[in-house]
Amino acid sequence: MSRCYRDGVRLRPRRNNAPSSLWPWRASRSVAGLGRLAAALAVVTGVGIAITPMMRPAPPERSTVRSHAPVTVESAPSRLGPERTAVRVWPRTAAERADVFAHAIDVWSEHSDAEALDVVLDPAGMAWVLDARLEAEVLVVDIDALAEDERERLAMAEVARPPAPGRWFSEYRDLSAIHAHLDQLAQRRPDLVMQETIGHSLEGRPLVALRIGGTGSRRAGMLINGGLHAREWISMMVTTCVADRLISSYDDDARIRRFVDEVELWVVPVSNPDGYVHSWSRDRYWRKNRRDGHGVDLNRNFDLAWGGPGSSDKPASQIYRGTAAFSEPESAALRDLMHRGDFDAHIDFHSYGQLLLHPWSHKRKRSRDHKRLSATADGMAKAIAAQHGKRYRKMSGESLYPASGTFMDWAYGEHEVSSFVIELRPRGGSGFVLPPEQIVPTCDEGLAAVLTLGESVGR
Ligand code: 0X9
Ligand code: ZN
Repeated sequence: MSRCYRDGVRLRPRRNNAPSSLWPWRASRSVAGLGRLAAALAVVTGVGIAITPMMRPAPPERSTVRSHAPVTVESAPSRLGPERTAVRVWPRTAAERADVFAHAIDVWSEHSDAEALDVVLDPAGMAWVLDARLEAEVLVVDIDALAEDERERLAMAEVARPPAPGRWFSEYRDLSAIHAHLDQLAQRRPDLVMQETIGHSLEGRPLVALRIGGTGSRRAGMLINGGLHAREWISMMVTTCVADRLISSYDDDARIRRFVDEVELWVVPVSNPDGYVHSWSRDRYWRKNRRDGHGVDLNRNFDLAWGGPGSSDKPASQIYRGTAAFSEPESAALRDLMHRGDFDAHIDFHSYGQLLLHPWSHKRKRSRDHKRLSATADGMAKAIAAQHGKRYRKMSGESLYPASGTFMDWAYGEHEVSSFVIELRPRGGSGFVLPPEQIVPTCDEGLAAVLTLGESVGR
């Protein structure tokens, strides 16, 4: 559905109320795109116009669109338009920010106060954004069409069949493929890797971990995990890929050999397997685990400031914290793993935003180790940028937005582990549906961060 509309169109309300135009927004990409933009907005707001991709051409440039409700350019049933649109909006005040939340049907990502908010809006919400003259950028015109395109691609034979060696990271893999790959890695190098089931999910799926190295002169213990949030597929791929790289390059790469010898690294690529399966089979944008159908946000279920700001007691909320800290078997398994080991460092991989977050998440106050953690994050950002030139911004979790009961805060607060959240690619773009060509470069960035952190901690 979305192919004829354009993602990434930036809208800014005119500040000077120029009287010469009826159109109050400017698209920063191109003036020529205005007609298409008007059409896209008319479609998403459900007012009057819809375009069936491939069948109808883009509307004429002379389309007249007014500041409030866009007027009909050509008549067509509005039900052809997208139902859910991802938009980055820049609220100007706290009240506007609250209004954006009130109109959003999902929040994809929050940014620090002065900055943007990525939300999913239905046509009525889009109409409201237009009406309120908020600065906004359409990230994904039709998130369901995007997910459908991805689903079709994944259903193709090349993906469904076991991939050729060396092509495993050319595409996203489902839970059973990831488990099979972890199994293979453990079998290939039993001298370096041990596989362990650290617990089971609510629906009984194993939580699979690899313990890599640290058998030489163990200097440090480290844990990396992905997939606490089901829809953040790149985090499962990157953690699996980091494990793969460490094992595959052990014999040929002196830096990796040293790392593997000295750092005992635990890798849990899929921390929320039920949610991941649900995201593949039912709802691409599912975030939580599957508790009672509504789910619990596992990254609000840890016992550090559990129940505090940036978490919700409403089961339907995307940040529902559960009935008690560690009420969920998935977070409890990660807790038990952390209790068992002697960990110095931790990265909880998420997406998206290209961010490096350090404690605290739940409060504004600087952590006792602020200077050191911030400097370590700088080191990781530099190592990441050296890969493909991508900038990851460093900040404390709270300065992004408050979140209580997070894995990062708990690992740091309870175990004094140098703990970070890395929000992987993209910075905005298509959000959770990252093109598969970006898996390998994003893995390069994840590996660079893991090596840098592991080398900076311990004895
Ligand atoms: O909200 C979260 O759990 C994490 N972001 S995500 O978009 N992947 O859901 C970030 C948690 C880090 N802490 C704060 N932002 N305070
Ligand atoms: Zn996340």
